[in-house]
Amino acid sequence: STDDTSLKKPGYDLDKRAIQILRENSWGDYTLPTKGLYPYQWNWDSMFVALGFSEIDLDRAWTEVESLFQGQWKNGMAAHIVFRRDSPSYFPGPKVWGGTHDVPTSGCSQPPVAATIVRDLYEKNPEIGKQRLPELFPRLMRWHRWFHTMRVISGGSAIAVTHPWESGRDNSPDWDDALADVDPTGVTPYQRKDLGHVDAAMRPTNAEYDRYIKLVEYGRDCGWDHTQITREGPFAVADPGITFILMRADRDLQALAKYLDKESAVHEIDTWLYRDQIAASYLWNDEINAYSARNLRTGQHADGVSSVGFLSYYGGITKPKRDAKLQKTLSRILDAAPYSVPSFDPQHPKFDSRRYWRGPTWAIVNYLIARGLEEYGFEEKATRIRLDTRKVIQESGFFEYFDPMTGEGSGGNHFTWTAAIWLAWAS
Ligand code: 9WN
Repeated sequence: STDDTSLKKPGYDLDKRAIQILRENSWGDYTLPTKGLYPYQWNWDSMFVALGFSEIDLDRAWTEVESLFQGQWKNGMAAHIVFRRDSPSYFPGPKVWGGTHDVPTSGCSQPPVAATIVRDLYEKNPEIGKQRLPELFPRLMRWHRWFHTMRVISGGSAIAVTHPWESGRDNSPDWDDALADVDPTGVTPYQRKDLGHVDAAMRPTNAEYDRYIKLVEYGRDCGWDHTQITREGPFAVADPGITFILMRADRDLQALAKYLDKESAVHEIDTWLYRDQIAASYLWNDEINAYSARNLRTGQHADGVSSVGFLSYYGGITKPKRDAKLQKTLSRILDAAPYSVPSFDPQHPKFDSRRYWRGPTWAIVNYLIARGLEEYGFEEKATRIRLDTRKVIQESGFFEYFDPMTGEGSGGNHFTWTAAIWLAWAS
């Protein structure tokens, strides 16, 4: 392992170190985000890890994706955590989620980057892809169908996030308003484990954790009936992150369906793509000139700009009038943070440069934003984001996330998805 001083030694090879981190955190057919803090398989982490592995070992990359789907539910959901073995270093573990599946998992999902990554793997080597895709494809279809049925409120198109953990952006200010309506009274007493690994100033607060656990208890008590949770549960928010990531993944899944000549799947996905457009428009917020989260119980918009709001290009949506405004907002935010892209607007009173999803820069999100910008011809901004990501990793190492003002690494160290993004894109 390394520390910040060895990074500065001449000849220190970041590529080598990134590969080492992937290998060290790999437990057979799946990979931990980082030892200690996150001792299980996380959904979207694994997909970025697969992208990293595809640079050095394509077979291992496919295995990473396949192993995630071993925990897929009968209703189609690919869970946000797959618990292969019990570990005392993380809370809440499998018992708290109360699952009854063969492979224990959590009860909610995470941003569906999988189909996009699978398309990347396939196109990297179609010969291998032809062997691996047929088994995975129906699983991806069932998961996307789950989002488009069990995470929409009847008659609507917006995709609901029913737990902040489902968004992958736990304590983003995007959830503040909806989370305030979750009553934490009566939550079963528990002990946080994250604070034994990292500084409390970098993590969600206890008040947030009480509500996270209360939401888990609600889901468990209704037998993880996802339709009920979406329609009537204590928390349902439309998230620009999930919305744009799903939209992109639907398109990539459709491309995969074409590779396999699955005509009925192509048609089914057409209806999803149509609704994705409506879901995206629902999030446009003229008051802040950006896409922003929306509380599905009240219709209320989040009043700040989160970095995932710039994933509209990645999602494949451009509207000239909106885009002119969105580009101005992005320029303003890039100018405000030397190590971009901050997860939340540095000029907003809720910005906190060290606290998790309330300000820090995340390499994975940078990769997604830049990928979309590049596809739509915004080369300069895409390059800026890539160079910022490179610089922050060169200066601070493979941390979970970074202070956008100072570049200081925060959260867990030797972090797999940061190493993976280095290999696949930032280096
Ligand atoms: C809860 C593993 C995960 C990431 C999430 C990130 C964080 C977990 C936590 O870590 O969430 O799922 O306990 O904080 O927010 O995006 O997948 O790296």
